[in-house]
Amino acid sequence: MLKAPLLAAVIAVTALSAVPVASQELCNEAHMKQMDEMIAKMTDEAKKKEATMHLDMSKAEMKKGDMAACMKHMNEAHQAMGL
Ligand SMILES: [Cu+2]
Repeated sequence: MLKAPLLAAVIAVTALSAVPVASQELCNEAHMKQMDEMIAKMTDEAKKKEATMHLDMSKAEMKKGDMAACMKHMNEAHQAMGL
């Protein structure tokens, strides 16, 4: 009787914490480096410029500690990259 609600609570906590964790996984130096490498390989100059601009803004927000804004610009960079 006790196990089901406990499991449900654990799942709920995991689901709630999944969003910020996922954001931080992308807003870090390792992923920024990966992004730089991926953008460097882009052949469409216009899209490359756009992706670089968004990535620069994403990096600036990361330095400020604003992970929500960092992810917003990161997603825009991903879109420019066709991801
Ligand atoms: Cu990225």
